[in-house]
Amino acid sequence: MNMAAQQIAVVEAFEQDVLSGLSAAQKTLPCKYLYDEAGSRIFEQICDLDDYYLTRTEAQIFTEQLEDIAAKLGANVVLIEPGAGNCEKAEPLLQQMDKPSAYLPMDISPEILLAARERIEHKLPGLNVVPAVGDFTSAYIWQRLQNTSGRKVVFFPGSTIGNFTPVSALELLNLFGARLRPGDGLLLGADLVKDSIVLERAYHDSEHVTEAFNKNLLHRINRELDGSFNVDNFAHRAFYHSRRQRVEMHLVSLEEQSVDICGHTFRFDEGETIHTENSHKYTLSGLEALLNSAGFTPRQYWTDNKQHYAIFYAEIE
Ligand code: AVI
Repeated sequence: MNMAAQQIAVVEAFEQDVLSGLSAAQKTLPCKYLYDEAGSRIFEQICDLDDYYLTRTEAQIFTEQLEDIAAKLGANVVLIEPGAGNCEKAEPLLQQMDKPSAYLPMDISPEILLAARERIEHKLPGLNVVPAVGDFTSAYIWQRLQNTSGRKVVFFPGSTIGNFTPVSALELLNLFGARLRPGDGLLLGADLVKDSIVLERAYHDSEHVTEAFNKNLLHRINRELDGSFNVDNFAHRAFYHSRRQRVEMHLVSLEEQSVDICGHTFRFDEGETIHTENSHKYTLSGLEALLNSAGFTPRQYWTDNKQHYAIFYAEIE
């Protein structure tokens, strides 16, 4: 498929997902659509917020435990990173690792991957960087690993696992595991269950950046699907659902209203919501159980002193 055909397929999938999501009894939009160019830029701002502890806590654990983590991964490893983006998290790890034999970042953006490859090859001369463009949740991108020899470790930081429901998180880890052999590993970053006030502040920040991130989805529908959302008629809501152990993000209709998208009309009652994201939080034992269910044996984990966040290393037996 050429670039233009690919772009058309992406817009068609977006249209289909939006039309079916907004036709459901609980209106919903898949959270992957939060990340267009504008959304990705806003997400970078979220990562710098005081209220959003996740990014800096994970970075702190990596900085403090880098030697130990790299030692645990072992020598001559092929490091695979699904959803690598600009590969900034892998770089210090690769620098610390003992003779990594290759780095395979996966991302949907070829431009970001190619720029990252140039940067990493410059900083780590001799390291084989092999980018794979595509969606890491599809089996096809993992087929490219079939010819890779040597021990592999999948690097999945950023608490991205939290944006999958427990059932789809298990499916994803099974997908990773299916491409690995006994002795291969997984280095996983995940956010932990904690005080709901801390959690809710992270997703309803005082600077309203997460609000802009959430509402950008409506702007995106207006831009790309000729939508008629009056974005000011919606409010950002984020709350911790303790039984489901997740922060839910919604957009709340502030009045009874109708919205047109691609020739379809959607009615909203006052107070009705569009569910835009789940961010699941785990206990340490919950993460261990998830890893075990997917065929991984946890070998070690590292946390911060408040136990807000955890990085797990696990291996296929
Ligand atoms: C990317 N992901 C781990 C973020 C999270 O915390 O669930 C996305 C996010 N949504 C709102 N703020 C950040």
